[in-house]
Amino acid sequence: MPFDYYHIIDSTLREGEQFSTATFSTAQKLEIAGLLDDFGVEMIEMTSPCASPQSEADIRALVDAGLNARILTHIRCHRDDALRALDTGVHGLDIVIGTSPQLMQHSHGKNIRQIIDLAAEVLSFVREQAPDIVLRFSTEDTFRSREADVLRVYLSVADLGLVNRLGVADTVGVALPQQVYAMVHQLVRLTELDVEFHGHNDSGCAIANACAALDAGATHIDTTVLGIGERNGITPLGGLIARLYTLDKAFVTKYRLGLLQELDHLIAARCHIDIPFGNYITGASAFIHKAGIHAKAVLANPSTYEVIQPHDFGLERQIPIGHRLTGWNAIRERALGLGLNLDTVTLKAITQEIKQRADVAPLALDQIDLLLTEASARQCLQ
Ligand code: HCA
Ligand code: CU
Repeated sequence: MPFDYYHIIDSTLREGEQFSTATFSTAQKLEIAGLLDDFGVEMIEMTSPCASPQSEADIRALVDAGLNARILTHIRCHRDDALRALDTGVHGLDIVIGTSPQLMQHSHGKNIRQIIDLAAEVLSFVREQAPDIVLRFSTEDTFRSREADVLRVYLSVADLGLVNRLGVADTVGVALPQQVYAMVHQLVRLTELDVEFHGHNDSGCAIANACAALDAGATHIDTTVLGIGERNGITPLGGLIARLYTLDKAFVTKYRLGLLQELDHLIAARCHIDIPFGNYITGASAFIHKAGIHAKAVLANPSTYEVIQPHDFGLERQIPIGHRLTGWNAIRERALGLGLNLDTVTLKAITQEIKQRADVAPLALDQIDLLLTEASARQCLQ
């Protein structure tokens, strides 16, 4: 089963730093990386050492931190960038070059032949310098590239026998799951290398695409916490976890799921943003069951409307009851929680009163508790 064997490359400290409001200090990077490491991601990707002096120093600081996660840095396909990256002592290099007509023309100006030659030169140089380093080669904007072009590039690189992993990148978030599946499947079939998928979320397919990549045999998926990254970001860590958990919980039990909320809150705080209400697992409404029919069924058995168990993530389900959609089963549950044993006729009458009053404005829990305790007192006097 392809989902049994995969690694997460968390790129919050690289792609995530490209998010509009993200600038992490050294201490913050260590804090974020420490928590990602505790969570259990296998690799952490960091901004290129060529980006700024602090970026370079931060890679050294993270390598020195001695985490279980391997530290990678992301560089252009350049000999100078590679030399500088190797000097940091980093565990792996992620090398990228654009292959779409748009990037070939407007970014680096090289044609496919030149890209292949440059890749051979840079990758051979890295291998001479660092025979044991984990080396990945990726084509940027894979899905707007001519298929024949990217395959030529990938196969030439694979033939060199120098890299451990090939990267597939949906740089502008246009790929559909079936396209991702087809591309990854070809690389798995044609080469013996590990395959990584990096997917942007411009049109909402980042999680589905990551899942399709795994299904096709990808071994590595790029994520960031909350999905932060260029524009509206990439596959969110929590979203990937939710997707895999709902296929089979066993696929994600290697991670410390209880730390996901801390990670999401940490990145939200560091980026001065809120966690979106509909966020996977940690969004404020992710485990709220509201309508009476839902509440009744969930109280009887949570699996009726819950495919993710909040307790697996250290979270609680909530059943709000002070609104017009409420039902008497949920009201009874509240009464029982207060130690009040009210008869069905009374509970139904209170429920009707709540619905009527909630048509004007929702009731707070203490208003409902008052209705229940007063009814209980009346019941005792009868
Ligand atoms: C970018 C580059 C990249 C690289 C992905 C990769 C992308 O910042 O635009 O190296 O696999 O999305 O293509 O993040
Ligand atoms: Cu990207």
